[in-house]
Amino acid sequence: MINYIHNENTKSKDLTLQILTLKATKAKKICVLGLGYIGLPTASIFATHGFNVVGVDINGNVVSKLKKGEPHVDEPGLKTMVEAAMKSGNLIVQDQPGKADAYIIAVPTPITIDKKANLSFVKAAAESIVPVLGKGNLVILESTCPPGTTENFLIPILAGSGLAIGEDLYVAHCPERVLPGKILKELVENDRVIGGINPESAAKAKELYGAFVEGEIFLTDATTAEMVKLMENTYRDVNVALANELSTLCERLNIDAWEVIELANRHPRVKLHKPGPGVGGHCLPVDPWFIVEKFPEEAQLIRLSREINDAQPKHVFKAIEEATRGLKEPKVTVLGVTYKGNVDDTRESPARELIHLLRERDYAVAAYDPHVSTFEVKLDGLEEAFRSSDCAVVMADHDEFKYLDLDKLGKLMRTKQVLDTRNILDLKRWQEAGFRAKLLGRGK
Ligand code: SAJ
Repeated sequence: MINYIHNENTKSKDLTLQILTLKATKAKKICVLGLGYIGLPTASIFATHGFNVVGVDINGNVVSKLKKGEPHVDEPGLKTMVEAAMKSGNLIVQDQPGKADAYIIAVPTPITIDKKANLSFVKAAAESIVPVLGKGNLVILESTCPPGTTENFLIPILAGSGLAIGEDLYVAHCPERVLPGKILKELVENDRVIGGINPESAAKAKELYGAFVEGEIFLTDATTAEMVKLMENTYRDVNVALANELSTLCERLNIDAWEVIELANRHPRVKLHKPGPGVGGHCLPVDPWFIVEKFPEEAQLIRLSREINDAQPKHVFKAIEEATRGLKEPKVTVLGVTYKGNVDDTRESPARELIHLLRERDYAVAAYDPHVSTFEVKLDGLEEAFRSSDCAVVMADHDEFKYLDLDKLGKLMRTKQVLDTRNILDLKRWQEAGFRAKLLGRGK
């Protein structure tokens, strides 16, 4: 395995890498494949830094909306940046790739129903550039993928170009690490890990990203970079699973998990995560499976953590079941259908699974989300959602839920109950307004 970790600020810089970096020619034209949550901000940021960028998406709707300056992704500051990039003429969007110096593949890598990586979008994107690749080009895979994908999956496809891989065609994995809601800031400020299939590829990719990345850029090999990305999200997933388990134990002990966490975290080397209704988004519920897929026997803790987090909506359902026991045709109000607070992203949201469980048991369900206009179940206005309800349950920690008019909403309900799975409500205020209020993780 190649091992060439390199840190700009390391005093003993690797001389070979320095020379390679100096030799690397600046890519002028970049083709970004996939204009989603990562591809679109990346394309726009390169364009606003003077590169000629062609953004490519196979979805005609995405392309036509972008041509009108309307991003389909709701991310703070993104619309302004896309507009600036397009107005400058540096960003154009189309449905086919063209000739460029560098190609960035930023397409989705979802999991299949049996928890295996679906690399069909990576395959299609890579195949689409094979006919246009030229000598000296750089291909970067940004999409999160199972360890070994760049070496064993991408390279064989790119080899179809006839170019000598690593000599005439440079290839690197450069995973994104940005947090939805803070993408533009984190794209610039976060440190980046770049894994090349050889040192030349890593150096070329570093030069490219160095155009806008203000964090440090660390170089390594492609498989290490893939594993780094997967382990970052796996670390978080495993820790959330630990917090969720702790929360269940504290409920049994009749103590408060949130207090345990607060006090334990006063230890200088302890950083317990927060329990919640489950783990959603397009990263944490997916990435750990890429490791399990590769190592089904060995990756036991990782698999169990996934299972614990996936079971959280059921835990919430049971709490609702208990709260509504004996009520005739109970109605539940789900507050927040996104996977976390203050975003509009509903992918893999725990609310989706909770709604499914409630409906399966014939509960009437109303859902309200100030950040989302369309969801797979009908969303109601706030008051409509509370009307005749027997229990409101906070599933996403949107700030708006902290400031609800409890007198008004309480009058609309049949039974004044609330369950906070995110610990964002001032439950004393709810109790004073006559609600029976419960916090996930706090015993009776
Ligand atoms: N969650 C908890 N308890 C916690 C922390 C999170 O229940 O203590 C839940 C959230 O509510 C949410 C899920 O986990 O449902 C994931 O949210 P998140 O904020 O942890 O992460 P994402 O999915 O929005 O973004 C993550 C980030 N990874 C890490 O923080 C290690 C981001 O930096 C990555 O770029 C992103 O995944 C990605 O694209 O991989």
